[in-house]
Amino acid sequence: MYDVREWRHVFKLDPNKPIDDELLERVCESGTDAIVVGGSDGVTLDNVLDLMVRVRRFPLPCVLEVSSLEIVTPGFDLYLIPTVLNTNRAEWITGLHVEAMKEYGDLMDPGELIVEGYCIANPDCKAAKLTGVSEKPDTEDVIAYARLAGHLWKLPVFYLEYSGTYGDVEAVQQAADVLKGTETVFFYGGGIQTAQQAKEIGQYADVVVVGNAVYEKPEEALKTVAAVQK
Ligand code: 1GP
Repeated sequence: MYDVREWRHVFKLDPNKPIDDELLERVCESGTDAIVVGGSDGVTLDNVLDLMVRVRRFPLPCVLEVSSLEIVTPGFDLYLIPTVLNTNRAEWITGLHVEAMKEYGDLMDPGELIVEGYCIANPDCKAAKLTGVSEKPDTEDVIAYARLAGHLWKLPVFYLEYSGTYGDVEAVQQAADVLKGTETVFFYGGGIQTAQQAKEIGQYADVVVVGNAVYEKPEEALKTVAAVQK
């Protein structure tokens, strides 16, 4: 079984964005620890399955981040299940999850499911709009959400999400300090475009997530792997 506690780097690929075979091969053979299939916009069962089949040709974990019930499908190695800690819309905290339990509860393998406690720190990103996060958490808030995830709820993953913008390094560092000594794995995602940025964040986050850069600056994106691997 794959263990997120051993990861340092993942590429998050958006099923709604085209990627040619050559780049996909380079991404999958880059030495990254896993491919996460996920996005907020235009994600359908068809494009999820299409990307899954293409990633499956390579020997690394292929993971689905479940952003809606429509895209739930067997065939992935793991399923990351976001719960948004800093929204006040209950459907994004437990509502959709309860629906999923009703629909798929009997079919699920709990060993393949990993809950991610999301703190969405960029209110302009699509995930924030979708889930109703309108305020940017300040450093004190981020620390509190990290504590909530790591100390109180003891979630497997705390995900600090700056999607599309490079994060506040001070907040990242403080969240990492809070999570030290807990079982909660600290994922950071957002705006990593260069090896230098990956290295900076990788000093603090357990797992560095690189998304958009794959499509926008592929050569730089590929260099982020070596920048954070042990
Ligand atoms: C998005 O955290 C990921 O969910 C990665 O963010 O696309 O900005 O790299 P970027």
